This record gives sequence, structure tokens and C-alpha cells, in this order.
Amino acid sequence: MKISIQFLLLITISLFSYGQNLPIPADKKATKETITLFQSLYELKNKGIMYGHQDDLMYGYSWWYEKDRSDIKDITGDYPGVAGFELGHIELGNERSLDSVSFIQIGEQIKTHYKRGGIVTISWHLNNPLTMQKNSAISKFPSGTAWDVSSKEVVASILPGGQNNAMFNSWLEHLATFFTGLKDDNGTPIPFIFRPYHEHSGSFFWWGTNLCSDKDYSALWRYTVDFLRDKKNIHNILYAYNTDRVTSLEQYMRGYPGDDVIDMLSLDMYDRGPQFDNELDNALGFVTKEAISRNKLTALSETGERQGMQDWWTSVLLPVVSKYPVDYVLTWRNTYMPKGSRKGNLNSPSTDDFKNFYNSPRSLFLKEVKEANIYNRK
Ligand code: BMA
Repeated sequence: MKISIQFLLLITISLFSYGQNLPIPADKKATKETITLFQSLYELKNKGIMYGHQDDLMYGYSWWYEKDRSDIKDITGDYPGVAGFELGHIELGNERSLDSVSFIQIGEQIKTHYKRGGIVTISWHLNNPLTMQKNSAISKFPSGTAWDVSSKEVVASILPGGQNNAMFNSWLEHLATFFTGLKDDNGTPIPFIFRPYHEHSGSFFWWGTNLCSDKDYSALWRYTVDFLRDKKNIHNILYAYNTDRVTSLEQYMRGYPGDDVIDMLSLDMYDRGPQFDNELDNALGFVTKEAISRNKLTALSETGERQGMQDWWTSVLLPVVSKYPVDYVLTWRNTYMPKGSRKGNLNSPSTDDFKNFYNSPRSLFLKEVKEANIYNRK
């Protein structure tokens, strides 16, 4: 009897303190809005799964820059809760990204989505700082790009003491300048989730697992956070650690830079066949468990349907992610295809199932995210 009273007391105390003692971002100087976003996401992951879409506001299969347009809105009448943006080539000081999107437009759409009450996430397929110079005469993809895995020296070459450190600093300067410009109408920095050096467990980017040591990968992360947060005083970023498909926690954590620089443990996993359900189930199991034990957020930050499957959204994705406290799932961009070369199609059976996914009480789109008032908790 004595034990159960103590137990009840413990439960009561933890219930009482929950909500008051919510975790905070890794950045001890995070802005008020960034802390609020972090804590809202922390709570929201138990309420439902937000839907995110990459480049949703910039273009769709059949359009390019149309005010307030979105393929997801065309289908459902609502925007995704999470809008993804890509900054590849910002490091070069270019006006347009590697996907030909203007950085000015990206900045504007980030502001618009934030104003609507949505969440912003940013990825960065930065060029290869080593081979880009060596092979400047060769323009054939993937030479010099993020996908150029011809050298294992790249990460070491940009860290302090490496021959490309100064050049890499100038890349980070460009990034910092863009980030510093992300402000709302009142001049308040817009909080966002930044997911650089993604899919480390794969070896298809120059920062991939077979391309650098885990120690150097972790050092690259810490160097980047140190630059943006401590040197540039940018305090509106939530940092997302990310891997591609993994089968164990040990594999997932290789290269993890530390709880003091990371806010989210995220996973990318595309459906490549019938084994996907089990693989995703397994990976989300250990990733979300680890995230909770470290007081971090979680996301399935890139995923996509199995070719030819018509009810993937509700028969594969939703049942698996619903089992775990995941903040959001994001599907990748609808690559704009000029007429004639068009492959993407919004009038497919998969689109019908996407509507079912949208109608599920478990999925959260912009209207529901807005209702949750994530930037202004009482
Ligand atoms: C990739 C592809 C590329 C694109 C890159 C960055 O996965 O979609 O075509 O350039 O993302 O958005």
C-alpha cells in the first residue's frame, strides 16, 4: 500500500510538472519564438503528424511562382503544415538555387508561410568545396556538386587547418547573411529547422558515411553551429541531425555531434519495396525512443511512395508513423516539368489517397497547425 501511494504521488508530480518543465532548444540564447516553436513541436508530436512538402510554395508540376499557389492546396484546399526550402548554391553567392529558384523568392515565401502560422525547414545541398575547384573545367554532373563523392578528403579540407577552411568560411558567411535576413514584418527573426549535411548514413553526398570519419563529420556539424550561433549570433535555428535508412540505433548515432548542438533527430527513408513498412517501423522505433530520452524532436524528414502503389499514404505511411511520436513527415519536391516533358501528375489514384490522408484526423495540415498557435503559447 505504501509503495502504491508513493507511486501515485510520483505520477501526480510528473503530470503536474509536465508542461511547466518542457525541454528547451540546444541554443541557450534561442529567441522566444524559437523556444516556443520547439516546445510546441514537442507537445504536438503526441497529437498528430504534420505534413510537410519540399518547395511547395515555389513551384509545382505545372507552374512556377504563382502567388499563394501550392500543389497540395490545389488538391486539398489547405497548405502543408511544414514548408521545405532548399539553399544549395547560396554558398556561391548566386542569385538562384541549384533548382533555379530565386533566393529572394525563397526568403519571401518563408516569411509568408511563417505569417500563415506554418513551420519552415531548410535543407542545403552545398557544392563539393574540394572537387569544385579541381574540376572547374568539367561541368558534367555530379562533378563539383554535393553528389560528387570522388574524394574522401573533402570534410577534412574545410575544417580548421585544412586548405579549404577559408573558402568554407566564406560559404558559411553567405549562409549566415541569408539567415540573418529572415525576419517578419516587425523585424523579429523567423524560427526555422535547419537540416544540413543530411543522410550521413548513406554515401551519396561528400559528407556521407564512407566519405569522411564520424569524428570529422561531427566536427563539421559543431563547426557550423559554432559559426552561425556563436560567431554570427543567429538564435532562431533549430538544428536537425539526419540520416538515410538505418537498421540500428548504433548506425543512426554514428557521427552524432552532441545534444548541445542538436534539437531534432530526423530520418530520411523512401519506400523502395515491400520491406519498407518493417524497416520504417523498426527505425522510427529506435529513433523516436532516443529522441525522447534526449528531450529532442523527431521527423521523417524525407519520404516518398512506392512506385505504382495507389493507397500508399493511408495503407503504408500513416499506419506506421501513427505508432510513434513523430513531429512531421515530409515528401520531396514536385519537380517542375515544362509542357512536353511533364511526368508529374496530380490526377492520379495516389492523389485520391492523398485526400484520404488529408482527411484523416491524425494528419495535420496548415489549418490545424495554425489552430495550435505554435508561436504564441499561453
Ligand atoms: C534532390 C533532387 C534534385 C534536387 C535536390 C535539391 O533530391 O530533387 O533534383 O536538386 O534534391 O533540391
